Amino acid sequence: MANVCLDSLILKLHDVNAVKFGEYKLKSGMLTPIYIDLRVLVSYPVLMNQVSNLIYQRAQEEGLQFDLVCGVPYTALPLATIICSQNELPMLIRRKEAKDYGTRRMVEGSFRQGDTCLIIEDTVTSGSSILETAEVLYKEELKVTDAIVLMDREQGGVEMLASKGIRLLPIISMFKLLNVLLAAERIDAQTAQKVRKFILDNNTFGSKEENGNDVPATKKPCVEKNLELSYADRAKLPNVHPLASKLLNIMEEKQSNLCVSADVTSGEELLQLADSLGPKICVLKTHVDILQDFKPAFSQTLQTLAEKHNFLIFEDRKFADIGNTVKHQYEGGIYQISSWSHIVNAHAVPGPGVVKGLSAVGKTLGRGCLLIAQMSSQGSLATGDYTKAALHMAEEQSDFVFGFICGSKISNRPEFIHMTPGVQMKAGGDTLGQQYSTPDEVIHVKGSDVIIVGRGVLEAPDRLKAAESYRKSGWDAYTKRLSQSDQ
Ligand code: S5P
Repeated sequence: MANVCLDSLILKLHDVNAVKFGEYKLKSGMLTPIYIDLRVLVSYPVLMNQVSNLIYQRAQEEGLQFDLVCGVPYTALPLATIICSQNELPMLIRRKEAKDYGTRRMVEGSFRQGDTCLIIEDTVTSGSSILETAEVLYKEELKVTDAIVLMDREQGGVEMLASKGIRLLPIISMFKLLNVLLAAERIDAQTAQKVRKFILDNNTFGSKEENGNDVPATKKPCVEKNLELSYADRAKLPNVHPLASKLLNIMEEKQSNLCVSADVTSGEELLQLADSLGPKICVLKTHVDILQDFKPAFSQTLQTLAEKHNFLIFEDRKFADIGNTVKHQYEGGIYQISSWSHIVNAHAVPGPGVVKGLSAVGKTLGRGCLLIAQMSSQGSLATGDYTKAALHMAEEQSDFVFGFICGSKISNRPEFIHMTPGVQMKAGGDTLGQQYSTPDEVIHVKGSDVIIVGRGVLEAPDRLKAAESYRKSGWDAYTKRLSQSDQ
């Protein structure tokens, strides 16, 4: 039952009245033309099992690492119970109110400080219910890095939770739901259009009242919702970093949000790759220190190829030292990275000095930096507060930092570029902890801007053909995202 088809599940949810159209009031008081009520699921055991299987399947596909599972009370509680029971996973129950006798515990179940808890939810609007549950778990010194939701109303929950360091993985998006119901003639085009408009006009991210309740966002200008801006529009924003602007224009012009990670060990092979894949990519990423035969002429030829094919060079050096040291590492040594690489990246762990050091060398050369806010590797420590701190560091130094290496969109500022590694056509991983998502998930679902693909292209029998298919998938996911915003 694990491979339940999403389309048929959506139709079944409609059959049992879990999805209703009309005029309904949300918890926040907001009036909505669509109401999702998954509480009815408990009356349909087959559906309960299908949904639980899908949620668990998603956790596995993403390679999520967690010690415990907690369902947001009440609707997701039985879902979490089924998942935990079927897969023999330990579960926690979050109390809504502490008992006024006995232990006064807010969380029931056994756990250790520092355990990671996966949160399960049925429907997300603003993300506030997941956050409330996470906050109760944080008080018990548990970690929460990921949450899975069956139905995402696409009203800002993903972004809000990302800003709090929680990655939300939705299974069914509102737009997908509408498309399926429309195709099956369960709703008419007018209803679909009305709901789409409502969703787009009522993005709750960034519109919290002090008491934490959702408030309907009054119509916000496009610029606040980076999903609605094209790469070309973002390139023209007043605060955009010149290099980000250049990159966004290249992406638009070449219809490519593909960065190939040219992780080969021969300089000659790398240059051949740059020449043959150049027309398909917006960025070529290098690890110059894995080349066996680096010579200064290599970087000169690479720059010529970058001009010829109009792509940017990104040396993935991952600087992580004090400002004074990274300054030397960036400018000097045998590689002289600042002289040829448009983009570099840095870990946030040393604090702002690392960016200051790099900026002292690169700023006058028109270079730019990406901060590593999250990593694709299993068990990465770059989550939660660390991600938030990296985001803050970027905002403070946005004259040199123009974006992030991250798993999903973490900033709502459209001038920042999100670049995501760990991408292959099939979700999964390698034997050394790398975890893969698909281009569609990364760009369409998680709202990132650029896919970084290494072995997906390098190990393909025909690298050019593979690069073209990643370019196309990444671009299709982006146009899908845009067209949904436009409707
Ligand atoms: O979190 C990260 C950050 C980076 S930059 N995870 C990553 O995989 N990378 C880099 O992206 C990694 O160093 C490698 O060069 C590339 C991914 O390669 P692939 O072969 O797994 O696609």
